[in-house]
Amino acid sequence: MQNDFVMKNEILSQLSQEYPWADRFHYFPTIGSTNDVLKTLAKQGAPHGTVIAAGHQTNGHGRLGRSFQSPQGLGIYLSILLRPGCTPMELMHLTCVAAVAMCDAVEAATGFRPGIKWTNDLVHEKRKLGGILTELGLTPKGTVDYAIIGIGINCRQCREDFAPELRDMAASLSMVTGSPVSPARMAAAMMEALGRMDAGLLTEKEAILRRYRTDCITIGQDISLVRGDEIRYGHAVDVDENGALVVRFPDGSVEAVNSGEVSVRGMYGYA
Ligand code: BT5
Repeated sequence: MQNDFVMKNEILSQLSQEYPWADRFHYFPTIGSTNDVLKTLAKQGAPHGTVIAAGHQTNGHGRLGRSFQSPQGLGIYLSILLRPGCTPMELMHLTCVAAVAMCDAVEAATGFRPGIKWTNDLVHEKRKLGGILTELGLTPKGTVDYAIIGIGINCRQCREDFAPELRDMAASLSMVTGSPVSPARMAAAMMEALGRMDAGLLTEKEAILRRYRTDCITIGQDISLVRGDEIRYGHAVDVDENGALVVRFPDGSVEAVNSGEVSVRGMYGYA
């Protein structure tokens, strides 16, 4: 197993000259959660572009308190802190933008481009390769103090490395491409893509959402939408200018869905 110093240098050595924040990069072999630690640093004033990457998380988590399995050395777990100085409304599309950036990163590192299951899953043929968790902190005036984008990507697990309940719904990049995928190479590609993403975050929203629609496998699928105890069935027709999923329901009504859990028919055990 590579130590902290070797892994950090391996990642840094693969960054281009254009990467803007090499001096704000921290690597931990083991951490609770890269998002949680970065949130603490954000509250202490850490600068825009600070990145924390880890080779293992003991408390990696997704949305709604769900856990994200983050085994030692098999994936990469990385969070970036942004301070875009805007309103939360202007960042409604943040998870979508990050997802496109992560498709770019996977493609740069492996030659293979994953799909996106709305809003935050990287997928290939019904299996989840990674997930994204975005979190915002607000100033007393209600503007964005910090935005944290956390990404976990399965790099080199084989089927048996996943917990039994995930074996039929998760995959790693090595499983999908048939070649070894290095977490260090993946981390560097993620950082480069996040740097480029930040440059157009507020100015290239329309172009990025067009790219999101191309990568998003949910559009055109029958879906179920779970909100609390309520389950509704519909057809996903589009992703709107804020990154919301546009769903047509059987009564003909159309709604832009921001929250709730969307399952795509045929994926992750939804028959
Ligand atoms: C996500 O949540 O998929 C967002 C995951 C974000 C993880 C990153 S790692 C770096 C940073 N630090 C953190 O603590 N978090 C971020 P969600 O959409 O809620 O999906 C969670 C569900 O994905 C779980 O309930 C499982 O069903 C499934 N899952 C858990 N671990 C997985 C894995 N390694 N690969 C594929 N699926 C997984």
